[in-house]
Amino acid sequence: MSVLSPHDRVVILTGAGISAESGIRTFRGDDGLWENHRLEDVATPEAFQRDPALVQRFYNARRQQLLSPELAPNAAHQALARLERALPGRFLLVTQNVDNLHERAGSEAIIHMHGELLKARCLHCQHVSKASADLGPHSHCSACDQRGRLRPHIVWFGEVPLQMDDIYQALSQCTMFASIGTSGNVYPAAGFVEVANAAGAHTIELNLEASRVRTAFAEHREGPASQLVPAWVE
Ligand code: BV8
Repeated sequence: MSVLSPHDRVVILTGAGISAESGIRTFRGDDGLWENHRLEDVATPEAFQRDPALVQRFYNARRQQLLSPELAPNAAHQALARLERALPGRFLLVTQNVDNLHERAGSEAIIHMHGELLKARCLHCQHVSKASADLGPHSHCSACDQRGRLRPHIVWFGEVPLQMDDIYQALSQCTMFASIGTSGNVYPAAGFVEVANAAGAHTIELNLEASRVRTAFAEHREGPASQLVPAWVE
Protein backbone atom coordinates (compact mmCIF):
# COMPACT_ATOMS: atom_id res chain seq x y z
CA MET A 1 0.00 0.00 0.00
CA SER A 2 1.57 3.27 -1.08
CA VAL A 3 2.11 5.94 1.55
CA LEU A 4 2.64 9.48 0.29
CA SER A 5 5.60 11.23 1.91
CA PRO A 6 6.36 14.97 1.97
CA HIS A 7 9.46 14.17 -0.12
CA ASP A 8 7.52 12.60 -2.98
CA ARG A 9 7.40 14.23 -6.39
CA VAL A 10 3.90 13.37 -7.57
CA VAL A 11 2.42 13.29 -11.07
CA ILE A 12 -1.30 12.60 -11.35
CA LEU A 13 -3.17 11.68 -14.55
CA THR A 14 -6.94 12.02 -14.55
CA GLY A 15 -9.59 10.98 -17.06
CA ALA A 16 -13.34 11.20 -17.49
CA GLY A 17 -13.95 8.87 -14.52
CA ILE A 18 -12.93 11.51 -11.98
CA SER A 19 -15.72 13.80 -13.24
CA ALA A 20 -18.36 11.05 -13.57
CA GLU A 21 -19.71 11.54 -10.03
CA SER A 22 -20.05 15.25 -10.74
CA GLY A 23 -22.48 14.31 -13.50
CA ILE A 24 -20.26 14.62 -16.59
CA ARG A 25 -20.69 11.53 -18.78
CA THR A 26 -17.63 9.40 -19.51
CA PHE A 27 -16.77 8.45 -23.08
CA ARG A 28 -16.73 4.72 -23.13
CA GLY A 29 -19.31 3.91 -20.53
CA ASP A 30 -22.52 2.32 -21.79
CA ASP A 31 -23.79 5.80 -22.60
CA GLY A 32 -20.51 6.75 -24.27
CA LEU A 33 -22.09 7.92 -27.49
CA TRP A 34 -23.30 11.35 -28.48
CA GLU A 35 -26.26 11.58 -30.89
CA ASN A 36 -25.14 8.04 -31.91
CA HIS A 37 -21.74 9.33 -32.93
CA ARG A 38 -18.58 7.66 -31.57
CA LEU A 39 -16.19 10.15 -30.03
CA GLU A 40 -13.53 9.07 -32.48
CA ASP A 41 -15.85 10.08 -35.35
CA VAL A 42 -16.63 13.57 -34.02
CA ALA A 43 -13.40 14.57 -32.26
CA THR A 44 -11.21 14.72 -35.39
CA PRO A 45 -9.98 17.50 -37.73
CA GLU A 46 -11.56 15.58 -40.62
CA ALA A 47 -14.98 15.66 -38.92
CA PHE A 48 -14.61 19.42 -38.40
CA GLN A 49 -13.63 19.87 -42.05
CA ARG A 50 -16.52 17.68 -43.23
CA ASP A 51 -19.27 18.99 -40.96
CA PRO A 52 -18.19 21.92 -38.77
CA ALA A 53 -21.77 22.55 -37.61
CA LEU A 54 -22.06 18.99 -36.22
CA VAL A 55 -18.73 19.25 -34.38
CA GLN A 56 -19.52 22.73 -33.03
CA ARG A 57 -22.93 21.44 -31.86
CA PHE A 58 -21.19 18.56 -30.05
CA TYR A 59 -18.90 20.93 -28.17
CA ASN A 60 -21.52 23.64 -27.59
CA ALA A 61 -23.76 21.02 -25.94
CA ARG A 62 -20.94 19.86 -23.66
CA ARG A 63 -19.95 23.49 -22.89
CA GLN A 64 -23.57 24.27 -21.94
CA GLN A 65 -23.54 21.31 -19.53
CA LEU A 66 -20.30 22.60 -17.99
CA LEU A 67 -21.86 26.06 -17.44
CA SER A 68 -24.90 24.65 -15.61
CA PRO A 69 -25.00 25.80 -11.94
CA GLU A 70 -25.61 22.35 -10.44
CA LEU A 71 -22.35 20.97 -11.83
CA ALA A 72 -19.67 20.95 -9.11
CA PRO A 73 -16.31 19.34 -8.36
CA ASN A 74 -16.56 16.20 -6.21
CA ALA A 75 -14.51 14.93 -3.26
CA ALA A 76 -11.88 13.46 -5.60
CA HIS A 77 -11.17 16.83 -7.25
CA GLN A 78 -11.02 18.46 -3.82
CA ALA A 79 -8.63 15.85 -2.41
CA LEU A 80 -6.20 16.44 -5.29
CA ALA A 81 -6.26 20.19 -4.60
CA ARG A 82 -5.38 19.46 -0.94
CA LEU A 83 -2.54 17.15 -2.02
CA GLU A 84 -1.11 19.88 -4.26
CA ARG A 85 -1.07 22.32 -1.34
CA ALA A 86 0.75 19.71 0.81
CA LEU A 87 3.45 19.23 -1.85
CA PRO A 88 4.36 22.78 -3.00
CA GLY A 89 6.53 22.61 -6.12
CA ARG A 90 6.49 18.80 -6.20
CA PHE A 91 3.07 18.16 -7.69
CA LEU A 92 1.72 18.13 -11.26
CA LEU A 93 -1.83 17.29 -12.34
CA VAL A 94 -2.12 16.19 -15.98
CA THR A 95 -5.72 15.85 -17.06
CA GLN A 96 -7.20 14.38 -20.24
CA ASN A 97 -10.45 16.10 -19.26
CA VAL A 98 -11.56 19.26 -20.98
CA ASP A 99 -13.85 20.35 -18.11
CA ASN A 100 -12.83 22.94 -15.47
CA LEU A 101 -13.68 20.96 -12.33
CA HIS A 102 -10.06 20.65 -11.18
CA GLU A 103 -9.68 24.45 -11.31
CA ARG A 104 -12.98 24.92 -9.51
CA ALA A 105 -11.76 22.57 -6.75
CA GLY A 106 -8.66 24.78 -6.28
CA SER A 107 -6.00 22.88 -8.26
CA GLU A 108 -3.44 25.16 -9.91
CA ALA A 109 -0.53 23.06 -11.27
CA ILE A 110 -2.65 21.64 -14.10
CA ILE A 111 -1.87 20.65 -17.69
CA HIS A 112 -4.95 20.11 -19.88
CA MET A 113 -3.22 17.83 -22.40
CA HIS A 114 -6.40 17.47 -24.52
CA GLY A 115 -7.39 21.14 -24.36
CA GLU A 116 -10.23 22.97 -22.63
CA LEU A 117 -13.95 23.11 -23.45
CA LEU A 118 -14.27 26.72 -22.26
CA LYS A 119 -11.63 27.95 -24.72
CA ALA A 120 -11.62 28.54 -28.48
CA ARG A 121 -8.71 28.83 -30.93
CA CYS A 122 -8.51 30.95 -34.10
CA LEU A 123 -7.73 28.93 -37.23
CA HIS A 124 -6.18 32.05 -38.73
CA CYS A 125 -3.87 33.36 -35.98
CA GLN A 126 -4.00 30.53 -33.36
CA HIS A 127 -5.05 33.02 -30.62
CA VAL A 128 -6.77 31.18 -27.74
CA SER A 129 -9.73 32.95 -26.13
CA LYS A 130 -12.73 32.25 -23.91
CA ALA A 131 -15.30 30.26 -25.92
CA SER A 132 -18.87 31.52 -26.13
CA ALA A 133 -21.62 29.04 -25.27
CA ASP A 134 -22.58 28.82 -28.96
CA LEU A 135 -19.33 28.83 -30.92
CA GLY A 136 -20.07 28.91 -34.66
CA PRO A 137 -19.74 30.72 -38.02
CA HIS A 138 -20.86 34.01 -36.39
CA SER A 139 -17.98 33.89 -33.85
CA HIS A 140 -14.98 36.10 -34.49
CA CYS A 141 -11.43 36.19 -33.13
CA SER A 142 -10.72 38.97 -30.59
CA ALA A 143 -7.09 39.16 -31.78
CA CYS A 144 -7.30 39.22 -35.60
CA ASP A 145 -11.03 39.90 -35.99
CA GLN A 146 -11.38 37.04 -38.49
CA ARG A 147 -14.99 35.92 -38.51
CA GLY A 148 -16.12 32.29 -38.52
CA ARG A 149 -12.63 30.94 -38.02
CA LEU A 150 -12.87 29.79 -34.40
CA ARG A 151 -12.59 26.10 -33.44
CA PRO A 152 -12.86 24.51 -30.00
CA HIS A 153 -9.47 24.60 -28.20
CA ILE A 154 -9.59 20.81 -28.01
CA VAL A 155 -6.95 18.25 -29.07
CA TRP A 156 -8.69 15.92 -31.52
CA PHE A 157 -7.65 12.40 -32.48
CA GLY A 158 -4.64 12.63 -34.77
CA GLU A 159 -3.54 15.94 -33.22
CA VAL A 160 -0.58 16.42 -30.90
CA PRO A 161 -1.51 16.74 -27.21
CA LEU A 162 -0.45 19.95 -25.41
CA GLN A 163 2.73 20.45 -23.31
CA MET A 164 4.06 16.96 -23.94
CA ASP A 165 7.66 18.02 -23.17
CA ASP A 166 6.61 19.35 -19.75
CA ILE A 167 4.67 16.16 -19.05
CA TYR A 168 7.49 13.79 -20.04
CA GLN A 169 9.98 15.83 -18.00
CA ALA A 170 7.78 15.61 -14.88
CA LEU A 171 7.20 11.88 -15.41
CA SER A 172 10.93 11.21 -15.76
CA GLN A 173 11.56 12.88 -12.37
CA CYS A 174 8.56 11.68 -10.35
CA THR A 175 8.64 9.29 -7.39
CA MET A 176 4.88 8.64 -7.43
CA PHE A 177 2.51 8.38 -10.44
CA ALA A 178 -1.22 7.95 -9.89
CA SER A 179 -3.75 7.40 -12.70
CA ILE A 180 -7.35 8.19 -11.74
CA GLY A 181 -10.56 7.53 -13.70
CA THR A 182 -9.21 6.63 -17.11
CA SER A 183 -9.77 3.53 -19.23
CA GLY A 184 -6.27 3.50 -20.71
CA ASN A 185 -7.64 3.53 -24.27
CA VAL A 186 -6.09 6.76 -25.49
CA TYR A 187 -2.40 7.35 -26.19
CA PRO A 188 0.01 8.92 -25.39
CA ALA A 189 -1.71 9.30 -21.95
CA ALA A 190 -2.12 5.53 -21.53
CA GLY A 191 1.65 5.14 -21.94
CA PHE A 192 2.60 7.56 -19.12
CA VAL A 193 2.71 4.73 -16.56
CA GLU A 194 5.59 3.11 -18.49
CA VAL A 195 7.58 6.37 -18.38
CA ALA A 196 6.98 6.61 -14.62
CA ASN A 197 7.99 2.96 -14.14
CA ALA A 198 11.20 3.61 -16.08
CA ALA A 199 11.90 6.53 -13.71
CA GLY A 200 11.60 4.15 -10.74
CA ALA A 201 8.40 5.76 -9.47
CA HIS A 202 5.73 3.93 -7.51
CA THR A 203 2.71 3.64 -9.83
CA ILE A 204 -0.89 3.31 -8.66
CA GLU A 205 -4.18 3.07 -10.56
CA LEU A 206 -7.35 4.32 -8.86
CA ASN A 207 -10.34 3.38 -11.02
CA LEU A 208 -13.83 1.92 -10.97
CA GLU A 209 -12.56 -1.12 -12.89
CA ALA A 210 -9.34 -2.44 -14.38
CA SER A 211 -8.10 -0.19 -17.20
CA ARG A 212 -6.47 -1.53 -20.36
CA VAL A 213 -3.06 -0.81 -18.84
CA ARG A 214 -3.79 -2.12 -15.32
CA THR A 215 -0.93 -4.64 -15.39
CA ALA A 216 1.65 -1.85 -15.77
CA PHE A 217 0.79 -0.45 -12.32
CA ALA A 218 2.56 -1.60 -9.13
CA GLU A 219 -0.60 -0.98 -7.11
CA HIS A 220 -4.31 -0.58 -7.88
CA ARG A 221 -7.42 0.22 -5.96
CA GLU A 222 -10.93 -0.24 -7.37
CA GLY A 223 -13.95 1.86 -6.56
CA PRO A 224 -15.49 5.29 -7.14
CA ALA A 225 -12.97 8.13 -7.25
CA SER A 226 -14.90 10.20 -4.69
CA GLN A 227 -14.07 7.49 -2.09
CA LEU A 228 -10.70 6.18 -3.34
CA VAL A 229 -8.93 9.52 -3.81
CA PRO A 230 -9.64 11.16 -0.43
CA ALA A 231 -8.67 7.87 1.30
CA TRP A 232 -5.42 7.70 -0.68
CA VAL A 233 -4.57 11.38 -0.13
CA GLU A 234 -5.32 11.42 3.62
C1 BV8 B 1 -1.50 11.52 -30.81
C2 BV8 B 1 -10.58 15.63 -26.51
C3 BV8 B 1 0.69 11.71 -31.77
C4 BV8 B 1 -11.79 15.37 -27.29
C5 BV8 B 1 -9.58 13.47 -26.54
C6 BV8 B 1 -3.75 2.81 -32.39
C7 BV8 B 1 -3.12 2.41 -31.23
C8 BV8 B 1 -2.68 3.34 -30.28
C9 BV8 B 1 -2.88 4.70 -30.50
C10 BV8 B 1 -3.52 5.09 -31.64
C11 BV8 B 1 -3.95 4.16 -32.59
N1 BV8 B 1 -4.53 4.85 -33.59
C12 BV8 B 1 -4.48 6.19 -33.31
C13 BV8 B 1 -3.85 6.33 -32.14
C14 BV8 B 1 -3.54 7.58 -31.45
C15 BV8 B 1 -4.79 8.13 -30.79
C16 BV8 B 1 -5.42 7.10 -29.87
O1 BV8 B 1 -4.93 6.86 -28.79
N2 BV8 B 1 -6.54 6.50 -30.33
C17 BV8 B 1 -7.20 5.50 -29.52
C18 BV8 B 1 -8.72 5.69 -29.61
C19 BV8 B 1 -6.80 4.13 -30.03
N3 BV8 B 1 -4.33 9.25 -30.02
C20 BV8 B 1 -4.27 10.47 -30.58
O2 BV8 B 1 -4.65 10.72 -31.70
C21 BV8 B 1 -3.64 11.54 -29.72
N4 BV8 B 1 -2.60 12.19 -30.45
O3 BV8 B 1 -1.33 10.32 -30.62
O4 BV8 B 1 -0.57 12.33 -31.46
C22 BV8 B 1 1.63 11.98 -30.66
C23 BV8 B 1 1.89 10.97 -29.72
C24 BV8 B 1 2.79 11.23 -28.69
C25 BV8 B 1 3.40 12.48 -28.58
C26 BV8 B 1 3.09 13.47 -29.51
C27 BV8 B 1 2.21 13.23 -30.56
C28 BV8 B 1 -4.65 12.59 -29.34
C29 BV8 B 1 -5.73 11.97 -28.49
C30 BV8 B 1 -6.63 13.08 -27.93
C31 BV8 B 1 -8.07 12.83 -28.33
N5 BV8 B 1 -8.91 13.77 -27.62
N6 BV8 B 1 -10.25 14.37 -25.88
C32 BV8 B 1 -12.99 15.57 -26.43
O5 BV8 B 1 -12.91 15.43 -25.18
O6 BV8 B 1 -14.03 15.81 -27.05
S1 BV8 B 1 -9.50 11.89 -25.93
C33 BV8 B 1 -10.83 11.58 -24.93
O7 BV8 B 1 -10.62 10.25 -24.44
C34 BV8 B 1 -10.94 12.41 -23.67
O8 BV8 B 1 -9.92 13.36 -23.50
C35 BV8 B 1 -10.82 11.39 -22.57
O9 BV8 B 1 -10.23 11.85 -21.45
C36 BV8 B 1 -9.92 10.43 -23.25
C37 BV8 B 1 -9.68 9.12 -22.61
O10 BV8 B 1 -10.89 8.63 -22.16
P1 BV8 B 1 -11.03 8.43 -20.57
O11 BV8 B 1 -10.79 9.74 -19.90
O12 BV8 B 1 -10.21 7.29 -20.13
O13 BV8 B 1 -12.55 8.14 -20.45
P2 BV8 B 1 -13.27 6.73 -20.66
O14 BV8 B 1 -14.73 6.99 -20.73
O15 BV8 B 1 -12.59 5.99 -21.77
O16 BV8 B 1 -12.94 5.93 -19.32
C38 BV8 B 1 -13.45 6.40 -18.08
C39 BV8 B 1 -12.86 5.51 -17.02
O17 BV8 B 1 -13.32 5.97 -15.74
C40 BV8 B 1 -13.30 4.06 -17.14
O18 BV8 B 1 -12.19 3.21 -16.95
C41 BV8 B 1 -14.30 3.88 -15.98
O19 BV8 B 1 -14.23 2.59 -15.43
C42 BV8 B 1 -13.80 4.90 -14.99
N7 BV8 B 1 -14.83 5.44 -14.12
C43 BV8 B 1 -16.13 5.71 -14.42
N8 BV8 B 1 -16.73 6.23 -13.35
C44 BV8 B 1 -15.81 6.30 -12.35
C45 BV8 B 1 -14.60 5.80 -12.85
N9 BV8 B 1 -13.47 5.74 -12.11
C46 BV8 B 1 -13.56 6.17 -10.83
N10 BV8 B 1 -14.68 6.67 -10.28
C47 BV8 B 1 -15.82 6.73 -11.00
N11 BV8 B 1 -16.95 7.21 -10.43
